[in-house]
Amino acid sequence: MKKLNVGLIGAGFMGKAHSLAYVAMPMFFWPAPAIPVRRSIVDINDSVAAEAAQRFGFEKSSSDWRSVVEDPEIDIIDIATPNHLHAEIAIAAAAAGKHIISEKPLARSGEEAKTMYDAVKNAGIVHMVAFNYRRTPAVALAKKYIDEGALGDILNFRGTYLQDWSADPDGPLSWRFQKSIAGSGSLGDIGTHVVDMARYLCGEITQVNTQLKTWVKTRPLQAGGVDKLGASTKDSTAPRGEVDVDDEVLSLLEFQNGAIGSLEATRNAHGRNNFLTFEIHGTLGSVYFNYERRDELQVAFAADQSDRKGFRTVYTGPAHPYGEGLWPIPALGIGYGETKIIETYDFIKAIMEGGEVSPNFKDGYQINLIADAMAASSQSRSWTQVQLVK
Ligand code: NAI
Ligand code: SOE
Repeated sequence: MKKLNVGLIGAGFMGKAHSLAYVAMPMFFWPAPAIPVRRSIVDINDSVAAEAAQRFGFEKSSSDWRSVVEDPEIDIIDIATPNHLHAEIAIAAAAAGKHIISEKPLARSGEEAKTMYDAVKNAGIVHMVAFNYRRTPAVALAKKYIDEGALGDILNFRGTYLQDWSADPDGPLSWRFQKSIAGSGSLGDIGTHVVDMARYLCGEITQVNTQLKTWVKTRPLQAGGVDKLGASTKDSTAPRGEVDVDDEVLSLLEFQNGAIGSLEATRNAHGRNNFLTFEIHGTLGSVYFNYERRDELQVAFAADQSDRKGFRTVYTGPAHPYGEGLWPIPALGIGYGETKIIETYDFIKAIMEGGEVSPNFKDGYQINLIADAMAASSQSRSWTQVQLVK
């Protein structure tokens, strides 16, 4: 069976998730399209990288991502660094002819994302941006119902992404609160996951009317680069630095097909963890999904007999998207790991079949443009057109 050598750059939270997916993918999807080999892992210095290699099962380690990108043995470059490095690494990887999977958001802005899309467009490589939540089987099932027409014409999309890890004002000023590294705050970090869901399920977004807010204006400076998502030891006596990104985004949406919608995202919502939800209403029915109950899709159909109308729960399993590779009984439990395993499967399959995969860098670029339009709308306090990628 064909083997593909992976160079993984960034051994933090996503380094762990992607490493797990490379090992597990062939165990779930067999015969695998190819076997990913954990060849080289990169992090900020030699000892951190060497430890990561041991922990995540890579053959080699390095503190120099360029040497891995240029290594002729490497087939795939996997970008799992903070956002400010995505573009430089991806452009170098495209020039070296490597297939690329980059974490989300693709870039810090539409302008930066365009440089990445331009680099991969004619490079003859497969490129993917890792908005993995759409690969939750219940989300793919919602898409199937919509594509089959079971919900009729789509009227409304209502999406949220609510977390609480940044609600504490003494949580450290990690890279996610610095515009120069992250690009934006909740908007780019988690709002873009909702935008990916919205586009996947309901089509292109053409106009937005948005409000951004920064509730916590300064935070204690953080030693070290890894973002522990609010879990680092707090030091309220440490010198504080300015937060120059948003904490919260609230937006109205207009879709190309005439549907309307809304999006809310914040990391300051006490009591919410990974509350990524959508409810979609169509002329023939509705669906509701909440990632905190990710085995379940709530569905309601207008054609149901009147004495049994209402939402019912479908637990995803073998009969549903990706069911052939996952667990043999519905509701055994889909986790974050499974979404990354499925993502890896679709990425490797596209490489082996010479095809395209979605979401790719074009989608990532479009999502960055939507985020830019949201930021501009918040500034101008008015409806703002989204620039559409041709
Ligand atoms: P993290 O802070 O946990 O890890 C980042 C890693 O990159 C650290 O180990 C850091 O030392 C390393 N790094 C920094 N500069 C580097 C350099 N020059 N060369 C090599 N390594 C370097 O961050 P996390 O949470 O893993 O986020 C990484 C990316 O993944 C971000 O773009 C983030 O938005 C995205 N992400 C996506 C998720 C999803 O659900 N798809 C979930 C969490 C993060
Ligand atoms: C922090 O908000 C974070 O790790 C995001 O960066 C991810 O994209 C999200 O999936 C989980 O939360």
